[in-house]
Amino acid sequence: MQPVVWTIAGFDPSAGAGVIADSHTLTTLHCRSQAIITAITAQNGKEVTHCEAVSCELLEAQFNALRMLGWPEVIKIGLLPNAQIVNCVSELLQHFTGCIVYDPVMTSSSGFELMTSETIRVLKEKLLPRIHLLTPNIEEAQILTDQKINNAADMILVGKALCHMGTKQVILKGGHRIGPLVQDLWTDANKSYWLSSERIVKGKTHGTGCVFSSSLAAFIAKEYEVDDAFVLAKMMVTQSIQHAHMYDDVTFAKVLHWPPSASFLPWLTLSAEDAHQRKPFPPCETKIGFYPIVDSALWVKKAIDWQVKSIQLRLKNNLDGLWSEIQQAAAYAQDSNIQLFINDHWELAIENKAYGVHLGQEDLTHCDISALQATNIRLGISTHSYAELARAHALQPSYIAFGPIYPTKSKPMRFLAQGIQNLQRWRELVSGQLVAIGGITLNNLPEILACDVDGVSLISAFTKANNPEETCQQFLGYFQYGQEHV
Ligand code: TZP
Ligand code: MG
Repeated sequence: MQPVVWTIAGFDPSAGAGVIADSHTLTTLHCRSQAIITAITAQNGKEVTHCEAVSCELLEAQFNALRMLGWPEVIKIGLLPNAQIVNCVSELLQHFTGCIVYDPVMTSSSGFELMTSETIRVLKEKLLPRIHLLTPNIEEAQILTDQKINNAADMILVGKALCHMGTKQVILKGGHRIGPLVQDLWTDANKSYWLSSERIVKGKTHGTGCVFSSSLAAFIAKEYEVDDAFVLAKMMVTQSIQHAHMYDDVTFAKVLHWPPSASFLPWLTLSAEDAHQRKPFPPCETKIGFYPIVDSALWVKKAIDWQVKSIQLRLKNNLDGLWSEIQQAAAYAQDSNIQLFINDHWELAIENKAYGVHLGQEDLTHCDISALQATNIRLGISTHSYAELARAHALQPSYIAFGPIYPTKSKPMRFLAQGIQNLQRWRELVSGQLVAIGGITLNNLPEILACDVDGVSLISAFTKANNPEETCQQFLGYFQYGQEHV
């Protein structure tokens, strides 16, 4: 069943923005779109000549008509043309418990003022405390907070100030700033992060705010976490700018298909500056291929003897013997051509000159990435969601791992099994080496390989096999080494 999303917004006859653009975006993203019109405008992207609010009675009548059909999963709000409409919408939504995304449309892209100061006053008092996700651009955020934004630090201050007005989370869009990147900030006042993408120079594009906020609403309605919905919505809007079309000097955002191409994947960083300093990690010499995960140097030795090309030493329990196990494994690896990755312990990996280090998302926060980059060490990163993929993308690692593809007993997982379809999706988004992990066995290996992955990582199917050497030969038989694409 497609989730229902309401858009409560204005009517733009050119269809570039407002309910038509919202509805088109929602439908493209396989949601059922229903609309409540707040105002009829006369505009064409170049100029707005009229903006006439509907009466509160008419607004309420539209609301009542839709309520007969039930509540939607998510509500997206756009233009609220006057204080009465703001009051009315706030009251009508009092009992709605789902997520409300509000794109505070204040001026049109052509510069027409769509909100008076009285409307803004009522908005702050009545509506903002009900909003889960506010998506202002720079100008709108400045007006709402009465603070100036000159740089990334100001964006954080203003984002937090907006949260303090009652909205739970804010995505402050940086598209109207200048510079080689478009950097959008997410914050809930306690934490923040940035999504960056290369700027596409098209001049002002009509309708981008609607495409972005409707995409967000759609992905949230489809039960994505807000962080993932943000990544996906940014991809949708970047695609709509890339493919924007011109009519009589006006550029219109063009909502295309889902999913957008991998080139629109943004990168996620904790600071705005980090997004500018992306330096790729060295690639692996050999395709990762069969990539068992083991918990001792002795297993590494056996794997070398059996001609395994890539291996991960993952020590979660034997912390006493940590140093000696890593040193021993690294010594074995150096005498062979195996690509040995050390899980978690990046400092010991560097110290012992391991080939690579494998980190989970939590480890990234504690790791000194520039210390890794100062060496020639390879980096592999685990990913389970679009936001994690965007974070890995910022670091351009030597490979990206994705899983669990199937249920696994070897690690307690916060994430459900991802399945083959998501693995295919990851393959489209990851241009470097992609490693599948989680519940992989000789039985399901063919369907994993059909997704064109570069490596398969596994624990139990190897270390718990009745005859690990024979199992190892069977796995290795599926990979052709020496014709690497890396
Ligand atoms: N990360 C995602 S799934 C997993 C890890 C470490 C465990 C894989 O083990 P198995 O036994 O191959 O399912
Ligand atoms: Mg870890």
